[in-house]
Amino acid sequence: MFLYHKVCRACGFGKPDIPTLKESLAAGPKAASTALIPVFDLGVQPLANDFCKEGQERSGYAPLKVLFCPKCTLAQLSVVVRPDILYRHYAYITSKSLTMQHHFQALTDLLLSEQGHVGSVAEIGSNDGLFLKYLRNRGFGNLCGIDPAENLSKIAHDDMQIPTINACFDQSSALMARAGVGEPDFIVARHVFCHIDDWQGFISALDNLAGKQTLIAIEVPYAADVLSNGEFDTIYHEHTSYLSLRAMEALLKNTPFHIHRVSWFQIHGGAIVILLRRNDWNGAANPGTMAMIEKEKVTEDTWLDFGVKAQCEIQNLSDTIRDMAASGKTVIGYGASAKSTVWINACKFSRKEIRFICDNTPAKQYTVTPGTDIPITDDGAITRELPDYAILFAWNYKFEILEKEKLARSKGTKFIVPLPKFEIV
Ligand code: JHZ
Repeated sequence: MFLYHKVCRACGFGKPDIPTLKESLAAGPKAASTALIPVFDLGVQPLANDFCKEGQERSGYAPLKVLFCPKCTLAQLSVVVRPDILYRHYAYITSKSLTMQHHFQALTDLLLSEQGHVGSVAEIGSNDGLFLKYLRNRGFGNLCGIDPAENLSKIAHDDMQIPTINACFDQSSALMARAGVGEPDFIVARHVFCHIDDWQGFISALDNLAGKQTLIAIEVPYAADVLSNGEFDTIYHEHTSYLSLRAMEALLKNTPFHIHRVSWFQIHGGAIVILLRRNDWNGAANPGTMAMIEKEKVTEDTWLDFGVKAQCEIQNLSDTIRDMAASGKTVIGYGASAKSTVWINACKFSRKEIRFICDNTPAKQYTVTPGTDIPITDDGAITRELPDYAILFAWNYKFEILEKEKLARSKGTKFIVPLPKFEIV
């Protein structure tokens, strides 16, 4: 189901932490460690998006441990779960929320500020095609999605009319996309790069797809935000890496690409869009990037502090909800996000503490939370049942959801927002 991964996928640092007898004898007792450093550990956990119906076979559990690279500051999981288990049938559908629409607008404005004109686009990890559909409405033509999920590629193709290659992004799907859209003006990879194990393969595939003038936009959760906001719930098996800009620089060394510009966005708790250009592109790189890299506080110590903070966050929510349940209050969850699975299993919640989770994703409704027995229902359930408290597991959509659920709130339901700052509203 999973393989151990003990070498930094950005810079190549690290050897297995158990040296051979010959290596330990040769190194002597004072030898510096050549292994990646363990900085955070949630034990063995279920896969965050493994929402199953009663009787359906579960995909299983795997270790959830983060290793830090002292050379380039990349943090990565100690294991890689087989991508076909994670993605062949994928429950997460890009949100149709207003928050996401605003993000699409800001991201598109950024792309246009660089390239100056609408054009052809290849999207890696295109999910159900929502972003490409948005681009089509803004005048972009010649679109192509690439996504490994059969269920989502079908929606993209049949419902959104977006040509979609149902495959992982690799050299051969890159060539197929190139045959479809020609040399794309833009390549976009939104929240997918840190899901990928083989970054060298990704770069080679980019090399097959990108032309001299192509602008490449890689949107990832930013490790510095994960650390400073204590977003431990974004650590799950799909996210094989937690990217710093230093690590991205290390990865790109000796490749045909370089960082051209970096922009920060609020989406999903803090993300950066890293714009790449080919090294033989004839424009100037944006001067702000170096300053951002120098300011970056991603170290072994910040990761260790983060681990302590995460344990406090887990203890605090666990105590709060158990006290509420013990005093007869009804508590539900709002948003069966991947983050909800991490919280629920870290706090060891069951149906006893959380009655149900409401969610507007049809594929998640009438399933149960991975690793426990909490049922997931439609999002209208909050207004029908009027619980005393709802834990906002989709805290990244806080303002939009608080506004949307004002009827339940006016009738007494309070929202518990676990991150980035614990509050009850
Ligand atoms: P949401 C996903 O994480 C998965 P998740 C993935 N691994 C990734 O990288 C990140 O995104 C970026 C529901 N909801 O978007 C929909 C409502 O019910 O925070 C979702 O199930 N009503 C690819 O899963 C969940 O909440 C609403 O009004 O943590 C939110 O999940 C809204 C806005 C959402 O991502």
